[in-house]
Amino acid sequence: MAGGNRARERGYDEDDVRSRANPRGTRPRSKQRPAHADALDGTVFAVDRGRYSVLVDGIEVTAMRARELGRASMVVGDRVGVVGDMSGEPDALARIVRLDERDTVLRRTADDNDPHERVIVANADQLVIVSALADPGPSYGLIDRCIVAALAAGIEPLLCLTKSDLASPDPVIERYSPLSVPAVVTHRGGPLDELRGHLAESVSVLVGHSGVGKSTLINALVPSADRATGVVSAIGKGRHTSSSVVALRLPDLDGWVIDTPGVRSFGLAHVTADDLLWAFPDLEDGATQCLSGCEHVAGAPGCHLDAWVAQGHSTAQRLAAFRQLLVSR
Ligand SMILES: Nc1nc2c(ncn2[C@@H]2O[C@H](COP(=O)(O)OP(=O)(O)O)[C@@H](O)[C@H]2O)c(=O)[nH]1
Ligand SMILES: [Mg+2]
Ligand SMILES: [Zn+2]
Repeated sequence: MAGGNRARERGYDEDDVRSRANPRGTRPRSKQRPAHADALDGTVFAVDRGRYSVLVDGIEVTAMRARELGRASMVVGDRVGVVGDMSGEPDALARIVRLDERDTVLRRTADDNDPHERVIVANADQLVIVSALADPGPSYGLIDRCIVAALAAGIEPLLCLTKSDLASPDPVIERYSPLSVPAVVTHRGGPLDELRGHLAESVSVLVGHSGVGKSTLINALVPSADRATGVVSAIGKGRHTSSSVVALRLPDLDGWVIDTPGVRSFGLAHVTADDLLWAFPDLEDGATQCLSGCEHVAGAPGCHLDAWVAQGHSTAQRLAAFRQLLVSR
């Protein structure tokens, strides 16, 4: 799996938007010592009821978690060590004996079914925020929250604006231009070269409301994926319509897309104002002169950021964009 910091090397303007390489508190360390020196390296690309699908040297291996891993559980994107039967034959079962340290972690929010934030994807380096331009129209609240989640996790955000046959992308692009989050515009059946360029050599997680066109995109990018589109009519026909997170390899691009059906929002409870400031290097230094404990929101007493902007270190648009993200958490 391509991974690590490839996205950061593609030349986004680091002065405008920066994501955190080592977000505080989001790097669980592997507790396991390498007991199995013979373990082969693999990457988890699907998880289903305690069975892990792991890509090991190009072979899709089914594996269980070794008891010695204790309570550790793996998610899609995890890099692991595997021993045992790696023939890839139908009944073959290998064992995961090591969980490697994660570069990035995406959490989903707690919900009615599960009161805990859970890690849903590890080691992604790009969050593709898929938003339709119409039917349904853009949800700015969701886009903002996704951008916060990405920046705080050290993952590059990318806006993918779909259904451009129905409405102009200009208002959305204008709204996000102060953040310098890159945007690509697509429509069904249209060219995908620009999107492919962004997906190359990256591990990208696709998120967005139901109906925005994620499955349509994935099917165009990975024809063998056969993701069900439209209404959920295909459930029960054996296609991937369940709530499982699956990583799909992109032919020829040395990249992966991770589909996250059913994930509507990311856990942001752990994201502090300072975590987010880190993504705004033009504001970060100004904040050192705020009253201690300043939350930096508009009108906060003792917030130095307005004066900092007035001194020409940044712009009012950038400060407004930062504060918009702050309150979207
Ligand atoms: N007009 C238009 N409709 C689209 C486009 N892309 C997808 N759709 C339709 O939007 C609906 C939802 O698409 P789907 O890919 O299932 O969305 P998902 O729920 O995000 O996976 C389907 O009826 C698609 O045919 C597009 O570019 N333009
Ligand atoms: Mg879908
Ligand atoms: Zn402040």
